[in-house]
Amino acid sequence: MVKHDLPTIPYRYDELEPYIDKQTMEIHHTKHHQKYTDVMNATLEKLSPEMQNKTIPEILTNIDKVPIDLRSALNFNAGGFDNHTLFWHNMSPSGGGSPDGRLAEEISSTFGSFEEFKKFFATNTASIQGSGWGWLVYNNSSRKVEFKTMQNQTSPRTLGLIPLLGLDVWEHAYYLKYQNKRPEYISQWWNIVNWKEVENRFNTM
Ligand code: MN3
Repeated sequence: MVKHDLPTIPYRYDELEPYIDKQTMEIHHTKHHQKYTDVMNATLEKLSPEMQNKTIPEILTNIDKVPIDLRSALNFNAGGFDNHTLFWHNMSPSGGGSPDGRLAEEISSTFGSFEEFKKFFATNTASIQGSGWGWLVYNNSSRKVEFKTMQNQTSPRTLGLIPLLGLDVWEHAYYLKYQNKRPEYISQWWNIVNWKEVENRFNTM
């Protein structure tokens, strides 16, 4: 069986400063993301060889095919593994600004404008009760982009949606620097969004 390693981050822990501090990045990656990876690997060992050979996105997309006694553990930990992998790549020290091309057009078409999108994303992600994520996703059925909030580590893939841009609003993602000020964390986060990476993934749809 493939044992999954903790994915690497394509920049140093201190490079998202001042928006996300070095200590938060280090703990988030080496403790939280590592834990999801470890529990996911241990749970995958109990799956049939056929299921084990699927990619993590495939397993999440077909979470209803996972045996019921392992489903909750994989929903949470494979979700956490995949969400955080996307999250690190969704950010960059040279991020910020706005998207271009087809993605920019799709966002404007769905939300009215890029500014309206940001407002909608920020307001609805800030108001998630407890722990969760705000997502810009692609819906393969409607062939449109959408906004979706998800609780805990449940992946949008479990609903058949393709994650494009995600924001982690678990307290572990921001509490050291922002304490209870989740809206402030969200408004600062736009400065490090890696729109080039989001566009590249959207353009493969
Ligand atoms: Mn997290």
